[in-house]
This record gives sequence, structure tokens and C-alpha cells, in this order.
Amino acid sequence: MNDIANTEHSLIKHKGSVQPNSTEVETYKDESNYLHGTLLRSFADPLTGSIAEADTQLIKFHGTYQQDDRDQRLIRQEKKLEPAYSFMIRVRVPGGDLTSTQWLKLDEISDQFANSTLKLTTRQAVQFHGVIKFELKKTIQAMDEALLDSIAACGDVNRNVMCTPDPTVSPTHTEVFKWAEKISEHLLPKTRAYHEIWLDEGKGEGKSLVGYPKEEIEPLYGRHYLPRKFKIGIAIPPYNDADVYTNDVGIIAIIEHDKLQGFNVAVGGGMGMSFGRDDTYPRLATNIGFIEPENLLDVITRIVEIQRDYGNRADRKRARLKYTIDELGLEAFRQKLIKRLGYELLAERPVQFKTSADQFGWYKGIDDSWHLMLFIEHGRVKDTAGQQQKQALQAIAKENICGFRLTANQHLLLTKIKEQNKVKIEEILHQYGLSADSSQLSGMRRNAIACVAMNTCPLAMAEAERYLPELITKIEPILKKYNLYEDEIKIRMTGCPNGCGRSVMGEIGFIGKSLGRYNLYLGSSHQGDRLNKLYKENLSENEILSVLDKLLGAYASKRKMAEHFGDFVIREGYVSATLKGRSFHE
Ligand code: SRM
Ligand code: SF4
Repeated sequence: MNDIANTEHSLIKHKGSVQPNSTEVETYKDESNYLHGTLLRSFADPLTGSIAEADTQLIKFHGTYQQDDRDQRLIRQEKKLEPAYSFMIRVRVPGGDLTSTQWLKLDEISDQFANSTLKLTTRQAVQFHGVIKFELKKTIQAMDEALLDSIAACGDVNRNVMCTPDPTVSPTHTEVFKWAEKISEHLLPKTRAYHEIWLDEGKGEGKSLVGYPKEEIEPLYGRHYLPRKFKIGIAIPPYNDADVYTNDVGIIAIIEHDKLQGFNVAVGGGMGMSFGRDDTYPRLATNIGFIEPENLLDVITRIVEIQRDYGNRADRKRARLKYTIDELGLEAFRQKLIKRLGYELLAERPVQFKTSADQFGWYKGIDDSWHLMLFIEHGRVKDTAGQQQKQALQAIAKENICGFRLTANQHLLLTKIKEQNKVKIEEILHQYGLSADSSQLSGMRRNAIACVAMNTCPLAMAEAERYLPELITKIEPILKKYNLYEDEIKIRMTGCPNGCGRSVMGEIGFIGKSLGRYNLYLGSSHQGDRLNKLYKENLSENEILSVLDKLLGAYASKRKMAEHFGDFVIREGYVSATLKGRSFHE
């Protein structure tokens, strides 16, 4: 296991790693003058690389987090230096859709202001890590030049809206994707704080408004915004690559005879929980009915309003919509929604999901253009000695011959490629040590997700992104031994139970307990409509390998035809099926 993973120093607590309670966060929002806070004063302070405590919470609404390099904590503490503060910026990319020009700009920014990597996230966004306080504004202005922003990419508001980046890209898929953009725009905060602070909008450089303006500037969110983050995803069956049921609101597009009929709406998904608190749990969104396209924004707005009015503002650990719904009762929630809408929801339409995985390699779309799904390990675009992924993608973007679609599985789909440009793309990939063909990789590696965790995430208890590739390398001989190398088995790892890598939706899920120790969860469905369940606790690497050897051996010898691993472990009784969030801990 990684040396860094075995050192204790990164677990030292720091300003920013201790989460403020609900009352504090509600007060910060209340006193922020609609997200202005004292950010300008914080940036002007030349004596520290950090910002004021209240501003660390407010800056999230602007898409930015204060972090410190956890690998350096102990060394700096011993030298009596302040932690190595820097900022993570999350770019808002509804549906993960970027042009070549935008990709080039993001690539340039990562070299100029960040740590020369791009992190493609599990919500189809892009993150920069390692931006210093004094260059935050320049970074956000550079993003703006490419028509990109980070408004509401974090904070107690609606986050990046996900949407299936379907490889076949039919006109109906484009129509559905447009809804992701519309929803994202519709639910953006209306305050001009972002434009004033970062883009110098208004008179004078980023001048804050004095006192509260008379007019209501947040008609939907109000001065206190939502009790907690809010997430929306859209899936287009049979693909559930947006892991639609893990969202506060999951929208499932119903397409019949190539025409968009409307959407099933599911509410109350969320992956986070806290160890030691069984009243926190992951939950999948529950279907509440079908709606026609013209009602989508209305329905979503009313759901947000209910969460705004009934969500728990006293306990941030139980503030997500999933708890609001479980507290009210699903039927009571539905009735409240119908009352606010003034019309009924129709009966949900039958839906069949086939997979939540990405489909790698070349695909032909209906408009004679091609799409290429590229494997990016845990979404970290970087150059290494063997593979210069970052340079390759930069070279492809410079050719301006395709679009860039980020996937919720942290991979990258190059879209709308003309037949004659396929060779060019293959050549560029080859030149930088890459291949368009991911079939050499094990099915498990292609189906792996890991959250960022160390060294930037302040909440990580264990490694994830820096460790899962190495762990899979050690599992692969076991897969080969049982002839399972090609099998698509979803494996996911997070460095803590917050669930950023949606590990409770892994057929094999790992959640970090402490450095080098993980809980093992089994039994999620391959198509993403069932949570997994705790199987073994606090395992070391050797224990993980030994447990997986037994499980995979049994799977290879006893599975039924085409039976997925997640279904097998339930049928064989290794774990019971988690049928609803509240029974996750049973
Ligand atoms: Fe997350 C907090 C990274 C997707 C649930 N998440 C964090 C922070 C910002 C840590 C913090 O609060 O200081 C992490 C920053 C790490 C870093 O250094 O970059 C972080 N989350 C990520 C990303 C980058 C993981 C990744 O490797 O891709 C994902 C960015 C998504 C995006 O573009 O918006 C990311 N986070 C998720 C998901 C998955 C999803 O949305 O599909 C979840 C589970 C779904 C859900 O929200 O229920 C998720 N993140 C959390 C939570 C727990 C929320 C809860 O309700 O309990 C936290 C902690 C919190 O909010 O207090 C958190
Ligand atoms: Fe950090 Fe935990 Fe999210 Fe991983 S799951 S990025 S460790 S908050």
C-alpha cells in the first residue's frame, strides 16, 4: 500500500477540516448579504493563504473550497508554518458537455494556476486543485473567457445537473440533454455576488452591496438558501450511467417512437452517511409519477421549495431531501407537491435499465458521426512517464474535431467525430502512449470509481483515488485465476462515508475507516437500482484480497448464466438485499 497511506500525519485536524454545525452555517448564510460575505477582505489579506472561517463556507456557493495539502501537514506543523493552503475550484458543466475550445482553456488553466491535472468528477464536472488564494480571481476570470463558471457547483443550492452522455446521440438525446442545461440555469442563485466578486461586475471593483437590497434577489432560495446541497440527474434508459436514483431528484426520460414523451420523477436519493450514526443512511430516490416535459421546471421548483421549507436546518447530517421525505412520509410529501403544483402527477411509466457502466470504444451515432469513450482512471487527467493523457487530449482539442463529454463514471466521451478524423484521433492517442481501445483493461478496472480523498480532501479517513488502481492490480491475478478478467464488476472506493464515489452503489464497495483500513459492502445491482450492504468491517489489504479471493472463486463456480456479481452475493446469502435506505444498516 502507498507509503503516504501509512503515515499518520495527514489525519491531523485543521481549520477547514472541522465541519461547522447547522446553526453556524445558517448564520453565515444569513449574514452574508447574499453570498458576498467578507470574501473581498479575505482575498486582500496578504498575511495568510487562507480566508476567514465564514468565508470558507460562503465560497462554496461560488464553486470553491479551501483545502490544505494533507501530505505536508506534519512537516509544516513542525516548522511552525501555517498549513499549505490552496483552493479547489469546481467548474459547473451541466450534462458534462464541453467544446474543444473550452477543454483547451481548462487544460491551460490547470497548468497556469493549478496542479497541472484536471479532475473529471462523478457529477460530470471538472475540478482544479492547488489554486492559491492570490490567483483565484485570475483563474475564475480565465474560465469566464471560455464561457465557463463555477456558480453553485458547491454550496446549499442545486449542484451540477447530470445527464446521460449517450453514445448514440440521437436528436431526442440532444433534446433531453438541453433539459439538464435548462434546469441548471433555472436553479442558479440570482445574487450577483459571483459576478461582482470575481468578474468585477458593477461600479468599482467587486464592490459589495451595502446592507440588504430592497428587492427580493433570491425568489426561490431566499436569504438562507437550502438547508443542504441539492442534486439532480437525468437518465435516458436503458443507460443509467448518471446513477439517476442517487440524486435528490432523479429524472428518467421516457422516449417512445423516437419522441420524448415526458419524465418519470424520483425523489430522495443521496449517498452520504456518518459512521456511528444509524439515523444517517444512503437512500435511493423513489418514483412518484410521470410528468410531461412542459411541467418539468415547475415540478422541480416545487420540490426545491418543499425542501427549502421543510428541510432540517438544525442538523446538517440529516438535512438532505431524503430525510425530509422519510420524516414527512412519501405520500404526505407527494400530496404537498401536488397541492403546490395544482395538478396531479400521472402514473409512472415502466422503465428498464440495462447498465450504469460506460460503453468504451468507438460508436457510430445516427447522424453518421462517431463517438469514442476513453478510459480515464478515476477521472484524473494527467501526464505520466508512460502515458501523456493530458497532452494527448490537448492535441485532440487543438484539432477542434470533436466535443468533450464528461461521464458520471469519471471517463471521457469524445463526440461528433467525422469518419475521416477517426484516424487522426487514433494517431494522436498512439503518439502519447494511449489507445482508443480499452478492452485490454480488466472489466473491473473499467468499472471502477474512486473519490479524490487524499491529499486534498479534508474529510478523507483513507486513500481512494491514489490507492484503488494499485488494489485492482492486486485483484487482477485473482480475476484471471477464476477466468473473470473480462467480467464487468462494479468496484467503488471512497475515503470516507460521504459517498462521493457512490461506493454504496458498487457491487463491491469500499469505504475508508482509517488509513489502510476499509469496510467492504456487497450487493448493489449492476444497473444502479439497489444499494449494497456491509459485509466485513475494517479490513486491511491482505484481508481484502483474501475475502475477495473466496467470493470471486464462489462466483466463478456457482453463478447462473449472465448473473451479475451484485445479484449473486445476494442469491447466495452473503448479504441481504437493501431494499430501502432505512434498512441499509440492518
Ligand atoms: Fe462530494 C464533500 C469531492 C461527488 C457527497 N466532496 C466533498 C468535498 C468537497 C469535501 C469537503 O466538503 O470539504 C470533496 C472534495 C475533495 C477534493 O479534494 O476534491 C468532495 N464529491 C467530490 C468529487 C470531486 C468526487 C470525485 O472524485 O469525483 C465529486 C464532485 C461532484 C461534482 O462535480 O459536483 C463528488 N459527493 C459526490 C457525490 C456523488 C454524486 O453526487 O453523484 C456524493 C454522494 C451523493 C450525495 O450527495 O448524496 C457526494 N461530498 C458528499 C458529501 C456528503 C453529503 C451528504 O449528504 O451526506 C460531502 C460532505 C458534506 O457535504 O458535508 C462531500
Ligand atoms: Fe472526501 Fe469522503 Fe468525498 Fe472521498 S467520499 S472525496 S474522502 S468527502
